[in-house]
Amino acid sequence: QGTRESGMVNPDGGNMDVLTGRITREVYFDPSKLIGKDGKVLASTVDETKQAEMLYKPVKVVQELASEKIVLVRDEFDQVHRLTSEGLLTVKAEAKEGVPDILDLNDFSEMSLLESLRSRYARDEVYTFVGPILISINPYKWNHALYSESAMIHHHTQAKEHLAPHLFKVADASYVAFINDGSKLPANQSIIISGESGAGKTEAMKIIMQYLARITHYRVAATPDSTSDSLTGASAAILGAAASGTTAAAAPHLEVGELEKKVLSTNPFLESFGNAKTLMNDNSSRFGKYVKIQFGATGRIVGAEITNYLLEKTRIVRQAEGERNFHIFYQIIRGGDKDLLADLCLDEKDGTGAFRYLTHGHCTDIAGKSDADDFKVTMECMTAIGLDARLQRTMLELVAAVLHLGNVSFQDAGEGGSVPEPSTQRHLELAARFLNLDAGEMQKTFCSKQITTRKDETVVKPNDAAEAADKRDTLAKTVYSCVFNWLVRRLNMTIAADKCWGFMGVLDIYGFEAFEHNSFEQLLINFANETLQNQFNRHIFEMEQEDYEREGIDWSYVSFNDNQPCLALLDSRYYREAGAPEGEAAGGAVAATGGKTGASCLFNILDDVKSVGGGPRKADARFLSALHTTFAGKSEAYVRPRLHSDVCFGVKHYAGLVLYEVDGFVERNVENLHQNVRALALSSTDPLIRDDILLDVKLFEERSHRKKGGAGAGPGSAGRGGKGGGSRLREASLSSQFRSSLATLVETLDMTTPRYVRCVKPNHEKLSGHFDSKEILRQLRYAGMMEAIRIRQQGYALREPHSVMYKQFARLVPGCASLPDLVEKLSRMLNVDAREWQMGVSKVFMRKSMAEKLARLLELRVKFGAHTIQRAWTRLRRHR
Ligand code: AD9
Ligand code: MG
Repeated sequence: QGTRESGMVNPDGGNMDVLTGRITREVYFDPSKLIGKDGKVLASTVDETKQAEMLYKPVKVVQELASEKIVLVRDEFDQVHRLTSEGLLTVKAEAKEGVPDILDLNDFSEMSLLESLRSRYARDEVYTFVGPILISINPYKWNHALYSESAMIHHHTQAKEHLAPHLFKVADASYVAFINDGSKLPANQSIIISGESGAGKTEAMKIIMQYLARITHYRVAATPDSTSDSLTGASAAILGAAASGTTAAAAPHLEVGELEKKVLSTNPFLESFGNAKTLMNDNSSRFGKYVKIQFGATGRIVGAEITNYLLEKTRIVRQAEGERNFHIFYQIIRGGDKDLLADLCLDEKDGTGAFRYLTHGHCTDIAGKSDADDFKVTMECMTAIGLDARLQRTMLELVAAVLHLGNVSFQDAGEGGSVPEPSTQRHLELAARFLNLDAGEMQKTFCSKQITTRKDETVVKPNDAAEAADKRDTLAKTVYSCVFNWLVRRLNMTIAADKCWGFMGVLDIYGFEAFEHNSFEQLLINFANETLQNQFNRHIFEMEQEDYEREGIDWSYVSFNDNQPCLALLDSRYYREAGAPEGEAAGGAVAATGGKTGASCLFNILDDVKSVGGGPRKADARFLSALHTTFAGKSEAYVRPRLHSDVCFGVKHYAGLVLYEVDGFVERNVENLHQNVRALALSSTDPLIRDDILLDVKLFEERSHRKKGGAGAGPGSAGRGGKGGGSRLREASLSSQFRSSLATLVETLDMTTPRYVRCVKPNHEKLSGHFDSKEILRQLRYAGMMEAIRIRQQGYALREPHSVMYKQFARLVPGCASLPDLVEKLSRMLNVDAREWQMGVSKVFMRKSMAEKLARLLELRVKFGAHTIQRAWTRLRRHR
């Protein structure tokens, strides 16, 4: 089939000589080198999806026609393909076998990376290092032994170089670096987890937190006279138990303290409120999260502080086909006892099916999940975290209020006005009751609007049924997102320490999104990814280059994709004058000061578009035309699409071009600004709801009143280039809030030593054991992995300031006179080549093998105390 089109040879079509040809060797092939019978390359005619499916699959050479430079290969389905000989790719045996750290391959390519990952994945080895970056491929099946208590102890006590790649290894390395950077000060750390929806970010974060919660309780008691030259008796006993899969009675147990339990409880709790079933993931996080785990000087956890980012609010009122609302709604209805449901009036005969906000996606169940059981866990977590009965009750009432709001519908009532449908009036009253609002006021707010004229007079105008429904949805979204933010604040009140010695942060944030239809939310999400990619680039690439240059170390440049133009297009903080030094715009320092003022950027233009006059559609159109005028042909990251340029604009992200549909941008950006919904919410007679839970609304209200009075423009408004009312919108708009919280995040990350976990989804079908090369390669490319590999392979893995190096290691080498002397002696003692290191102006640069040996020494010192250094040293020398 398709002989001419695809270059595939039909086995029944007179090519028997080919099929009977001797199979010589196994190779891989590059589908872009397929040729037809006429010898012409078929790349452009072979369907792209087909090409991608064939990508780097192992094939067998059937025949080689050396003179014509043509090769015939047969794939696993007995299909024969014709290629040019350059299309044959060989992978070194090592790569085929799969290496734990890709940087260990001397010669690597995209294919050797992919092959290593493929063969490891086939052996259930889902973690692979690329130097400092851990790639994690979602196994879609739980291997409990991999995360067991004994595995944790094993990781904490064993020599790191003998350990296979694992999240625990990253967490442990972070922890060791945190408590011992050679000084009395903590070296704050971050683990940045990224990847697409369903790739395993949230699970990875939980695994890391579990590890830290347990391991920080476990300290090896150093016993100098131990018979073992590496581990103490106690830890050897534990390891023995771990190896045999039993827990020895004498072995210390990995306890989890009360505080740690609370910290861990925050995960299932926040998932109930912030996660939902999507097409991509049955438990998809619909918010981003950065958890700072706080430590005391002893290395024990003293608290945690959670920062949340951008909850996907639209889900509260609408879900795509096959998707659900947030888990908590289903949990209450299915898990709440009879009395609770009767009190909250959620005891409808049809259960979840009776609530409009839960049925848009025509999907209320998740296979293998019991919402009722999960409700119990949620409630237990609430208690563990310290929410008392009153707070718990209020919270449940507010969730019920949202469900009742969803069931209120409106009908037109002539002259452009509307009223609630009589059969749904009950739900309006219930919603009002649970929010402690006046039902009459609520109805008035939904069914009419107050407009302030130019002369500052207030006129009341009716809302039609659609407008009233819109107001209802706004209130539901506001209430729910306030509840979510309040819960995070409450969590922080109970678990965050007032003072801590230092912290390790773990970031789990939504991955890059490019759908068929992309909107405002995708732009914000992709902006977050763009910002984090920039942080990654800066860390991995720019810092490398700068460091080498500054230190006068010989270094050949490696190019990388700088995403600064895209960031500057979106946010003027990242604007950089042509020719300005790079650090000036891309760094956290700029983010802190607000960056370049006066420069146009997409988000500023969006904030400045007035939503009044001509309705939301017109406002979106004005926004789009302003974008085209300002950026088309001027910003290299902006694309005015050839088709549909009246409704779409394109942004060239680091991960590819995304077309955004402008419909709804202006309204969603200023959604919070429905002033009378705000006033309504704040008329709640329950002070807990009004002053605490709805704090966001209250603060917003206060800020906008201050602005109106013209007094005390806050520091945030200075120099932001807004015109009149525009600057007020800017401060309050969703995009500006998001921009500033991201800037703060980047600032925090810049204060830490980051480590990266790149989660990869092996296939779209959520299947275990199915390795879809095309999908995986796309994600690796999105994650900038190839550049990261190249730069690290060529460079020096470890660089230590002279003082740190000297302080850390001088004790190990008695009688060394100077730092060069120390390094030279160390390298001789460790048996490493002189090319393995270079002395920079202020730092010593070391290649991987030397760095690893030194890291091992350091680790032994941390774990077993200074007095065992000599022993550790002897042992290391013996085993090198
Ligand atoms: V999203 O952007 O929040 O939609 P995540 O967070 O990247 O996404 P998540 O961690 O929720 O994905 O993982 C998705 C599913 O993959 C989980 O529900 C598990 O079923 C599965 N998974 C993830 N990690 C592992 C693992 N280490 N072992 C086994 C896993 N299964
Ligand atoms: Mg998640």
